[in-house]
Amino acid sequence: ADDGYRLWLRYDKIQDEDLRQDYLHQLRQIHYAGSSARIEKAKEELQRGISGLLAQKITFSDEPGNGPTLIAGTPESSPHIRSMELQGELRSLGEDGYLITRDRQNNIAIAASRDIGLLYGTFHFLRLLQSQQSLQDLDIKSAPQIQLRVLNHWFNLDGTAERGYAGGAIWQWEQLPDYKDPLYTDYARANASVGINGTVLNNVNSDALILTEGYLEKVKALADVFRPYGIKVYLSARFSAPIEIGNLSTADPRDPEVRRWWEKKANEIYSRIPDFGGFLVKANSEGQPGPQDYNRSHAEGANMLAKALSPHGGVVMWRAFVYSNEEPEDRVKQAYNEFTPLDGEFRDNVLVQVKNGPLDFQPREPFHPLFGAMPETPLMMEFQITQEYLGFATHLTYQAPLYEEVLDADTYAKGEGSYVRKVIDGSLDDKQLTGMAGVANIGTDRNWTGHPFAQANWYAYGRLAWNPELGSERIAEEWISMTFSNKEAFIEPVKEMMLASREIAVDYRTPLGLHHIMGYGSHYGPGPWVDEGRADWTSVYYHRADSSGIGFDRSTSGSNAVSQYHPPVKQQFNDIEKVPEKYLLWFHHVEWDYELDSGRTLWEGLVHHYYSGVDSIRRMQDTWESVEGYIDEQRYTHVARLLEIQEKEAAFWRDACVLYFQQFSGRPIPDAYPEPDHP
Ligand code: GCW
Repeated sequence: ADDGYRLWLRYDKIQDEDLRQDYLHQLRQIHYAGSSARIEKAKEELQRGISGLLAQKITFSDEPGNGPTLIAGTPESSPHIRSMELQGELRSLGEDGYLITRDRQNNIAIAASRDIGLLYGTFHFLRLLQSQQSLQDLDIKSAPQIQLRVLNHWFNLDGTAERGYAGGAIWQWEQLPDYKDPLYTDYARANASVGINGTVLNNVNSDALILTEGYLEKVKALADVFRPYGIKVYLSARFSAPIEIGNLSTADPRDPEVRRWWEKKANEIYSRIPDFGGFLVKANSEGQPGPQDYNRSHAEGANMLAKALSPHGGVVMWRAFVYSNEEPEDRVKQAYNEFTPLDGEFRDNVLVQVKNGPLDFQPREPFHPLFGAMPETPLMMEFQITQEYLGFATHLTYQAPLYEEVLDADTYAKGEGSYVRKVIDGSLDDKQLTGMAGVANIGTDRNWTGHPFAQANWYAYGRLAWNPELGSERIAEEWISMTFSNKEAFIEPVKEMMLASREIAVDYRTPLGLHHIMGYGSHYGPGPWVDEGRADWTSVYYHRADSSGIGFDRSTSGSNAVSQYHPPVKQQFNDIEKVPEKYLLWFHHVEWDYELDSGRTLWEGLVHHYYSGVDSIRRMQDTWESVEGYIDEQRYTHVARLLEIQEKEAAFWRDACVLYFQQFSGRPIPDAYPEPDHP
């Protein structure tokens, strides 16, 4: 049985005997220079990888031997690497980068400036073997384009996970610090293998208790496990902690006692965890406390924490996910309105963490207008890996195309080519401090993520945080070959299925720019009829269907959200004829008979998207059936059954939405489609 626990780090024996012999021949001798904890982890991983893939135990030699050797080292630790004169090149690759190349004697060399680069290079080398690449002309240079590559866990201290769908929290708080589950090491290996170098352990809706001595001991134990893998620990800090655990009467950032409390707290944390990463903060959002409780700005709040962390090298990741229902303003405009006036006011160890879109991780949103609008502030991307609005751990949705769509969007902040990814990697505004966060989909399920294909979203997030230009297709290929099979006949169709899956998810939920029409509270099934409680959590507020048409008018004659984008993006979004159809109903209230690019009316087109979304799940099922036999029965069957559920639920989405909107359109369902099965 294969429960998927090993993720993409499988290392099953290579069946092609010639290839295995060829690899063995080239890896007869292995020399890793130096002796740090990170080198030890690199050696352990290589040992594990090669004993699996090549079915051969390796012994490390103390010196590069005669004849072909795999040599890993830094210019400091290895005279051989030093003699290759790679220093200049290595410097240009920064602290985490590495080279995998051949030297003049045709040895394979993994070279880096620091040991962490050797660990990353080792994982890359193993990936070459796992995906059965030739080692002949090795010429690999790799360096991350983003500095902080962080997972955000929404784990609560009681063991539950907010919006987590693969079981509970993986940190066993009650057994820490004494028992360190080996799972923590496997978690760190998986993250390091894709270059993730930070983890926020607790939910952004945070509990101040995490900052008390008892919990900090537990946090330290985790930090000790993760450190050799280059992973720093961060915590979500509750703004009112000085009141809740510090016995102060206020958390006002201007109060000297409050400031002193945070400074002492920072000292206490760093005395245990010298490389602690810093704080993530959700303030004055969805009921969380924050500086505005004292009429202070987000900048004042963030700066107080940043000042406390700064002597120790820590950072503050301050979230821009703020909105309030008391505000009559269009919710998607609120974060921009609150944050742009603060540009330039944040201390230099603060990053503002912005969700990919201005609403909330919908199946599709246009990019957040804050990207490109705060040139003086490092902006960190926040993606959601967990599928809050994408079918939890039940639906197969490969999210790399979603991430890519946002990263490749052009903000035009400094003219054409001002891509969101250039804001994030710091190149657009010359920022040194850069970061990307992914809200993790990991839980206590044996396979970590519930759906076997949800592992791909964790993998893809890490790979894109390392290199935002890698491309969804290449990432899917890598992941499939490492996770399932190297056979072309498996990789090709499965890759196509993954690449299509995001658009399909949009088609059966929120086509043509619809958004926020899911079930109230659960965020799982359809709920276009939701019309209660707060306007900003209400579906009818967002889709605005009536007898004249459907969609939210955010043009200059509506809420004017379009004006938060730079020209010419603003003009494009503002013009019903020019706005990309995928965002049509995000920005416009459109008549039912409006003609779409396809020649269909809006009503017919809407129906078409819903129906083709469901039909496409059937094609995904056919694809999956066609590759039966290439992989183990357990994972095959698991995916096959989940696809059946997905088909049923996609049909439910389709029927609910089509029938609900039909009340307003008053038009028939075009003949080519069967009547919905869920009246
Ligand atoms: O998407 C919404 C979720 C909340 C979450 C919030 C946030 C952690 O429904 O569960 O709270 O976003 O990102 O802060």
